[in-house]
Amino acid sequence: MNVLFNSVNKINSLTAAAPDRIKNLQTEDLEYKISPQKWSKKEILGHLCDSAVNNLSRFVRAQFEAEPFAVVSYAQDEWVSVNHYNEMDTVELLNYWVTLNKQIVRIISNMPESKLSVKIEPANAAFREDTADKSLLWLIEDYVVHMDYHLKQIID
Ligand code: NI
Repeated sequence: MNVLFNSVNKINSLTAAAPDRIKNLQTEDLEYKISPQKWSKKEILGHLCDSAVNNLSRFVRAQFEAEPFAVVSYAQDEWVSVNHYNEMDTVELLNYWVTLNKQIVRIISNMPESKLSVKIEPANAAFREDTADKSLLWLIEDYVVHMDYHLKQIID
């Protein structure tokens, strides 16, 4: 059995179930910011889109670039701010998130198993220490853990 079976299943089930639940939330609830620095629920969903965009790029490039693959971090608050997610139509934002994840599922489902052991290393000193001595498989599984964590902040 493919070692990514659980990750693919999790992405598929989360992207299938979450949109209807999020659409049921009031706009005021979705766009409410407890402070200018804190993300609203729509901005958390936007952050998940940014995570998908950045990780999709990693999952593609790690398959043919030099090993160890250098994982470059991204400025999360700046990405959310520059994308203006709180002004985006909720359905459009949800469709964007689902489409990005469908493509991620396509990429990782077709990934040769030999690529999962590609070593990765943090490219920035500020990047999380736990990325050291990890593989592409870990990066993919961590992507799903991160998605699950933030979705629970939106729909608990
Ligand atoms: Ni996050």
